[in-house]
Amino acid sequence: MRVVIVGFPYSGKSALFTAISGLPPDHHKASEESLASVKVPEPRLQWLADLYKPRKYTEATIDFVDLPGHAEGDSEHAGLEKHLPTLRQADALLLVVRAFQNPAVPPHLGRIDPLADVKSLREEMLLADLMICANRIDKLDKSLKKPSKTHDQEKHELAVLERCRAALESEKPLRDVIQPGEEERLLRSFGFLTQKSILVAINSGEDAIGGDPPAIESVAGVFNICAAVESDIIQLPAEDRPAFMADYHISALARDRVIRASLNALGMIAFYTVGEDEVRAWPVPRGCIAVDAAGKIHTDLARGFIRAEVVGYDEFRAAGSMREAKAQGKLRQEPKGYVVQDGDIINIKFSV
Ligand SMILES: Nc1nc2c(ncn2[C@@H]2O[C@H](COP(=O)(O)OP(=O)(O)OP(=O)(O)O)[C@@H](O)[C@H]2O)c(=O)[nH]1
Ligand SMILES: [Mg+2]
Repeated sequence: MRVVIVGFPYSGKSALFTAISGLPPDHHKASEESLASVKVPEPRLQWLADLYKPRKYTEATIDFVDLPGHAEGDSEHAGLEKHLPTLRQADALLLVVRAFQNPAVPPHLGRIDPLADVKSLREEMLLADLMICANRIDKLDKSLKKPSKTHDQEKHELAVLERCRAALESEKPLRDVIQPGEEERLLRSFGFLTQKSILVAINSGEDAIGGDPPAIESVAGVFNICAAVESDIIQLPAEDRPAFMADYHISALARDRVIRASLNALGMIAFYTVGEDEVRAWPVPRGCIAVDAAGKIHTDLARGFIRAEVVGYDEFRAAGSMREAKAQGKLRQEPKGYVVQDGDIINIKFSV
């Protein structure tokens, strides 16, 4: 799972990256892209680890990416087209918009208007997608003039892309026009920006923390944050944070809010595998079936799948141990097509 942070120069992208990653603020060179694998806080997994005392404990992680900082003179806009290779690989985009005063900001970027900035960023995303679309349509047009084995396939792709281009030209994000299933899969390889889930962080000044964020259409989550304060708090030992958070009226860390919203936006749930060797969380999309869950662990487990032994977290916890869960008949035998539930503890029976 990968979330890329996007925004105008000076909006506080790197400050938010620091607040999410907990890395020291001087960790990364502003001129380079930075990546942090951030652990998903998992109280359930912690409880399982206390029970099994495993040799290895593996939480789910989300990768967050901070793009290189802007260079002198290229601060007209967010410059998304420069970063397309990185952006196309994102599962979700976290837009950061500035709501604090900063005398260093050049006059032409000086407005403080978070909602207008979100709108501009989305326009840039539409334009980037139009460019991707047009390039591919050009290529297909040319290739369709020659006979080929993939003619029908290319014709179908062209028709879908023509529809995408029309949607983008009328300023509709592709997320709203793409049909789930075959079409969505076909288009995913292009990495269209307007097909991805969007989160918005409104980066406010220290004196304006808290309060409800405005509603924004067609985004998966909006928060008010103060990246500067949050990036300081995350550097503190965990036990010292609550006092500072209380001072600033921060009820939950930006990191935790962003992680939760990201998982939610991407429709991710987790199942667990347990044992003395390892207790581990496995993130999967909601609706994932048992055989695909097995394949996450190892392709052999999917190939040789016999059945899944499953117990829900709450039932397991109430029983207190695997032996007791079995004795109470809570350990179910499920087939390949079983839809995995959030918190399931799963053991795959297989033979290869
Ligand atoms: N007052 C205040 N200042 C902030 C906040 N967040 C960031 N800043 C300051 O704003 C300036 C720009 O922040 P960055 O995090 O570097 O912004 P950026 O979006 O990464 O900028 P580029 O990568 O160069 O495009 C820095 O001087 C930060 O200290 C905030 O929440 N409040
Ligand atoms: Mg930066």
